[in-house]
Amino acid sequence: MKFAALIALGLVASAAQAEVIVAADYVNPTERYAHGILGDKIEFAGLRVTLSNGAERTAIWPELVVFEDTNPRLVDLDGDGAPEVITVESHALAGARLAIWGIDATDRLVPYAHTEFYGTPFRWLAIAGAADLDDDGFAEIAYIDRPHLAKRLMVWRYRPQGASTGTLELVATQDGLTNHRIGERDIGGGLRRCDNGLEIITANADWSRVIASRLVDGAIATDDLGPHSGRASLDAALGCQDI
Ligand SMILES: [Ca+2]
Ligand SMILES: [Ca+2]
Repeated sequence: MKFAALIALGLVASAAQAEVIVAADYVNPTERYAHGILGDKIEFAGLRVTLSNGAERTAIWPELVVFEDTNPRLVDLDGDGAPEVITVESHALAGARLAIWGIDATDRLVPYAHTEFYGTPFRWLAIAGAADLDDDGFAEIAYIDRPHLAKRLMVWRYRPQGASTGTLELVATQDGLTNHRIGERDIGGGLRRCDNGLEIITANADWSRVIASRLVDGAIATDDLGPHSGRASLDAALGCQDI
């Protein structure tokens, strides 16, 4: 009798489980943030996610903020097996910030965490990737801080605080790295896992070398992989090939 009651409880719990995000895209193109760093003057006012039951949820920023990014990235940041959405948001008066979105227990699309806006318009960041870079059980998000100016790799750790919110903590930085030039429509490099664990692939500051960066004991360790010769060399590095 006790056993039957436990099984019934299990069924109820699984029926009440929230949907998961299976896709995300930027929607509602707008020219209201005239930065043009990604090859045109079009950014996006909205973030749309598709849930596992086929339903869609959309968040639309009012006038001052846009999504300024190549595409939203789905990565499980809080370790519950379902992805969150990594975005870059830019404010007309204050420039970009890293922003994490997800769905809450009632399947609403809600902000989970964000960094601070730069404080100056037209300051941008280019996402390199997100994963548990140092095997400490928490996911990190890596991006290049102002890829045309500062050229600094920054790694932030996401710490869940409850089911649908969390904090972002700066873990490590490394100067002299970049992954985007003005006007390019894509971001070069990304994450790879070859013989050396998880590595962040970028160019160096003057685009002459391909660099692999690892998060080790709270600091960045870099390896020079060879000469940079356009996206092909970054793609070769991502594919664990010699360059
Ligand atoms: Ca998750
Ligand atoms: Ca970690």
